[in-house]
Amino acid sequence: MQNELGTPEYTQSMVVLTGAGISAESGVPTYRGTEGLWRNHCPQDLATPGAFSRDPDLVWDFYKWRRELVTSCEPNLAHLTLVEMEKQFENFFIITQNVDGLHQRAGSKNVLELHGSLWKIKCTQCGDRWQDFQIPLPAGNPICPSCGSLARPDVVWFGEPLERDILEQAHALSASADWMLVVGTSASIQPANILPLIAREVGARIIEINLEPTPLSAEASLTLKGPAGEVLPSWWDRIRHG
Ligand code: BV8
Ligand code: ZN
Repeated sequence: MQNELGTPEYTQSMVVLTGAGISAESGVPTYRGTEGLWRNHCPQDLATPGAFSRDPDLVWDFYKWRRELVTSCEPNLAHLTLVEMEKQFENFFIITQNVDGLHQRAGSKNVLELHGSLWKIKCTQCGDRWQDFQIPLPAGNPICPSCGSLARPDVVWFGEPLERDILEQAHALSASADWMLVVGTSASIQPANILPLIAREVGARIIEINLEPTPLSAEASLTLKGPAGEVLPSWWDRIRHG
């Protein structure tokens, strides 16, 4: 099947859309299934403005728990393969839905975080925002150093719009892609899940890597079924060595 598809040239634009599945083998729970639960809450219920205004302590406990969990996780072979690919392709970008920061920890440079990051915090009032890698965060909820107001995780919650410039960059990258790898995403979250369709519209070849079929599978030029930590490195080996 790869022959019909052709082989990516290093001069072509390679865009990679990643989801929670790429970090699963590092031990970061996905949003599906029960492993994503925390104190019997599912992320969708806590990752919302309503949950935060009702109980900021609970939501901060959830994010503090995720920060500490991710600190004990290491990037896996899938993350590391993308670092190798970035060294070869002239135009290479990762658009990630993940907030865990594992792409950057693996060494990837061109990473667009569609939904923010566990390692960024922002003020609920004055818009100030900063990075904070402290583990553990001090007791209590973080306070804005500029105005003293309550701070929140700098992530995009359900029901919140994505940052305009981030979404515009993601659209532009997808609309100029020759190839799009879609790795470890259920393709269930809008508007991230339209990016592969934008790429396909301009003739990009879509390669999906997932354990199971997704709503995107019918649109993919090629679906490689299996764990990203195995499938992505072996696909890359075949591409590199022809
Ligand atoms: C917006 C940051 C508009 C926070 C995240 C009805 C009601 C309310 C809202 C909506 C609705 N219908 C649609 C919406 C919009 C909503 C949405 O899409 N909801 C879904 C549930 C239908 N979207 C939004 O709200 C977005 N904003 O639309 O704003 C707007 C405009 C103007 C003004 C106001 C509003 C914002 C969405 C962003 C939410 N924030 N994260 C945090 O994480 O704390 S989303 C979060 O969940 C992740 O970032 C990620 O995007 C998503 C999970 O998806 P995946 O990454 O795909 O992970 P998942 O667990 O689902 O799947 C894992 C996959 O990996 C599976 O396919 C599995 O098979 C595979 N896998 C597992 N292991 C492996 C593997 N693959 C390979 N190898 C393995 N080893
Ligand atoms: Zn402030």
